Amino acid sequence: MTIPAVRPVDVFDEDRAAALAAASTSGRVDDDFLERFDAHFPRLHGLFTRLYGARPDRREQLAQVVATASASWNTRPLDLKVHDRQRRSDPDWFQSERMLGGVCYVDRFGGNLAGIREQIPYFRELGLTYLHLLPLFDSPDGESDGGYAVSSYRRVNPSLGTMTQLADLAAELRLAGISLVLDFVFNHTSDQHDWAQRALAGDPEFEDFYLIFPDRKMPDAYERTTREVFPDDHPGSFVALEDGRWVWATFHRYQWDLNYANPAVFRAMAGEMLFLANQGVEVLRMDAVAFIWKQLGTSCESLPEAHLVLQAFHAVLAMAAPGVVFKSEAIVHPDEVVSYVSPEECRLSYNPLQMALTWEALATRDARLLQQALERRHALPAGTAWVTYVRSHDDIGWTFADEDAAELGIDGRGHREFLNRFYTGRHEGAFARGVAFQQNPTSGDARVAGTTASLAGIEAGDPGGEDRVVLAHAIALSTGGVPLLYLGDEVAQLNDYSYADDPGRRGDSRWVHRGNRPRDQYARRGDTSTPAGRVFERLTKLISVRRATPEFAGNSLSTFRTPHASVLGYQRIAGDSVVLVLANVSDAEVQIDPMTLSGLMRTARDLVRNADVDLNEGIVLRPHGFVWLRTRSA
Ligand code: OTU
Repeated sequence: MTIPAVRPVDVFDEDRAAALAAASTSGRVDDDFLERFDAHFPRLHGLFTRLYGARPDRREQLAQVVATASASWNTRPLDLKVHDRQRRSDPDWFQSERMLGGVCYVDRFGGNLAGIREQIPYFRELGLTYLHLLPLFDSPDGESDGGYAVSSYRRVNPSLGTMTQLADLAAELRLAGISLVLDFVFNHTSDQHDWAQRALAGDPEFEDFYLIFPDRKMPDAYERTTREVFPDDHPGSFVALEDGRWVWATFHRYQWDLNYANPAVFRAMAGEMLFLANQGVEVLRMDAVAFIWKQLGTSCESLPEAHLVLQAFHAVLAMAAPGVVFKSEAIVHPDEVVSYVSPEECRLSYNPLQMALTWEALATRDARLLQQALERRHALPAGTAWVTYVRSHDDIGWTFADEDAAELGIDGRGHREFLNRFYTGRHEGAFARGVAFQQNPTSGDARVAGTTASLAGIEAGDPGGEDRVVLAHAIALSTGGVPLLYLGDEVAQLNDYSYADDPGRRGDSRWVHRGNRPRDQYARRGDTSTPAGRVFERLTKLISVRRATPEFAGNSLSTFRTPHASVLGYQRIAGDSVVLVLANVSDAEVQIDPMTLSGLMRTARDLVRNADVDLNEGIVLRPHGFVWLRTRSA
């Protein structure tokens, strides 16, 4: 007698039935949920099978994920469910030319959540539609990595406020037209997280939440192919525990990587994610996505399974909090950055290449690498967009592709060394005042910390400093997607070197650009006899022009070449209208002759100066000058 083979469809049906049964034991399964379950469960099931097919607890964990999703939907506040519906009818909401993000630390900018609430009128004055509050969850004092070492995803750091205040703030922001963005720090937890503490105490269930090994055998084997990410903190990817065991810690020694090969970790973190979604967060910034999956003999970065895990989280989100969007934070090779961007994975992604190359162009006075990046690396799948920025709370890493640079005759390694010297003020005549971050003597690798104003030359008193701040923002505000403003940059905040006196911060030079809200500069923002006032006036002008320029919506862009290496050119097109952007990254004036502009209608409108321009006369770009010109193709 032959035993009939189990057909995959039976497995699917049985898994589906188990999931629905688990969901109904944890409460009512409502029709709305059921509809989305039917739409997304097949995808989730396929991903789960690929990731966890060999695990005996696969079916049970998958069922529990669905049960958590259903229970989470049941407790999702009504206003958020209404909001989910609105998003469904306008899924491309983040592509609008009205989008503008602000970024800040709760404590540094507002003191606490109540202080952030008091800033809402200012956020409206600026025109923010998106507010990224850097991590505000419970995190050990002194060993917090600015909040990126989370000891509880369900508790706000008591020095900042409470979860109720956070949910109220989210609702108030939403009423003000501002979407709250929070991090989902899901690659690692703090070593003080309850799971980590239980793992340390030898509880086998939680030991399997992390990558803990009894001796150096496996760590040595992994480290043959992994890269050091925070070498200032510890060498390699592992740290020793007091009992002699070793735990995987990509970042600081107190940030332990979670073991996503264990489906229980996925199940538990899906629960934390949905809890955050139900507080009213509209965009989850997926921190350090590149590192979430490890496999011996590989770099353990951006492995195919990292994408499967993200897509599985996305499928869960689509069932239980459908209005929420993922933003990818991958500061890696540009081929990898773009691999996280799709409607089923992350609809938004930082554009670290454009950010870094903007600084590269300002240092070299040569825009060709940036131009090349816009030509070949800007396009994204439909329904997705870049998040563009001049700087973040993190360092600047020179993540351009060596192969791209080589085409322009640039040696990647040597160029990075030059850029690091330049931006840390060690290059003769450099206008920048930055600080090195994670300098690695073995690999020669380093990154740069500093505020926009300090890196651009204002701190050094360089005459081009203010123009460079404005130019860098003029690029980020006009290439498409969601532009971000690191709050403080709009009033030309300078480096704060006092971190070096703080034992909890001195080891991490990124604190140099994370100073407190510069009250005096904000107070002077109306006074154009100060750098704060001038930068504020010019940036807010750009912001208001962007809002009124529908050509700036969406993500598509076509480049516009001029014969000048120092000029970056691109066009944003809407219907038969074109906005041509020309930006001069050099310290010298550039004349664009009429021939170069011959593909365009002769009359154009300078949107920033609000004046007509006759293209028969060519265009003069001042040092660090730019134009946003509305015209039509001839
Ligand atoms: C992120 O950045 C956060 O933005 C940092 O503030 C955290 O310290 C870190 O994760 C750990 O949570 O190395 O220097 O893409 O470049 O994820 C910044 C890879 C970082 C890393 C990025 C990380």
